[in-house]
Amino acid sequence: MSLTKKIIIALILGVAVGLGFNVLAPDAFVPVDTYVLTPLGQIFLKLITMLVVPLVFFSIVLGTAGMGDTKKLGRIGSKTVGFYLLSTVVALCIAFAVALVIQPGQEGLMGEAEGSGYEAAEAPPVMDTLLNIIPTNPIDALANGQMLQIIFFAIFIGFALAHLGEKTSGVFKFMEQGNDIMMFLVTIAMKLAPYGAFGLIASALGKLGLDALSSMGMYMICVILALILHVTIVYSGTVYFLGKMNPIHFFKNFLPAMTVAFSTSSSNATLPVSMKTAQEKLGVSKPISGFVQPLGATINMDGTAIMQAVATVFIAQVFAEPLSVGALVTVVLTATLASIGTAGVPGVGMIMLAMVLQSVGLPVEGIALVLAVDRILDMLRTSVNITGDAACAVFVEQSEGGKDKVETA
Ligand code: DAS
Repeated sequence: MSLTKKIIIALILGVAVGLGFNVLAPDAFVPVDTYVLTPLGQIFLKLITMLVVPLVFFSIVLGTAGMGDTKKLGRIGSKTVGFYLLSTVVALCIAFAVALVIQPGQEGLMGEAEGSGYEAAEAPPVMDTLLNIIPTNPIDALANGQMLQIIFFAIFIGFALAHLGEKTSGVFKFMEQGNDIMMFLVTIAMKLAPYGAFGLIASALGKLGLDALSSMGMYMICVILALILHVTIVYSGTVYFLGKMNPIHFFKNFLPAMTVAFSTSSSNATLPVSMKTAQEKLGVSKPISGFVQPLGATINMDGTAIMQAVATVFIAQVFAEPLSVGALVTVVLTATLASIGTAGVPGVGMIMLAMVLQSVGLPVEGIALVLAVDRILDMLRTSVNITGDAACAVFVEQSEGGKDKVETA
């Protein structure tokens, strides 16, 4: 049986066990969660997260060095960042359209704001975000998993290797072997994926329960509908028209990575699997996969942007605060910029939502309304986030003449 099938079966069992405990034996859930479900999930999550920093470092060094010249690096970088920014803006527009048509929030449901416990994170000024990308201490950046700083440092090292050529062939070989070791360890860690997926989803649903799911029905329907529209329209269109790839081939082969993203709710933790899948099953070359996907895991979060747009409209409705066109534009800018500076880890979308709400003067306490079901929506939107990164990698590979390696449409 394929790993994907095992993960999907594990997820289905996990949903059944989680909801079963929540409905039939809530008292017995706590010890089972503490000693079985949470450890199962956390062991897998920590194992693959452990590989992220070295894998991102080695792959971006190799990706950059593999490009050889500055012009190619600049060309690929601008295509990648351009695609990411555009796809996030499109995602936000789709989400606004769905939310404004369906109107998930009951007008004026909440007169008074209740404490959400979420303090709106201050949106770092854009210039600070950009300047902070340059690490003053790259070892500290590596030690603390500062992804954008690691990416910047790795690009610099790769750039130097490309220019020093034979002089540093030993270092290049070291990076290649380091990358191979990381990829091998990913294969080992992935053998635990079904058990980890079971533990993570059973633990989440055991805590959440059916009540929360039903009470936030319309909100969840809006987010899920917008996610589906974005994936089927934007990503299918990207891989078909720009990647010259059959979308069915793309989704069928990328499904293993999507199931890991769903299980872990972490783009960063899924990165080793999404890169391995793109390289081995979607024909994306190592240099381009090693550059485009780690960058995307950090700066490209279309699924997150969709949740934020729907949540903003939902909260504006329940607090009877109409959103002007100017406010919608502000949300687009804030959500797009907020996603650039934050790492792909569980729950980061909620933290950024506080920033987005504050940017349009909505009460941050509104987060309390959507918090209950966020764990489930985080699983879904993380799957969308990494799928967008892979679609971009397929597009960039094709645009760089990789057509002979990529399955044609
Ligand atoms: N869990 C985040 C990620 O890893 C997305 C989010 O929190 O919205 O991409």
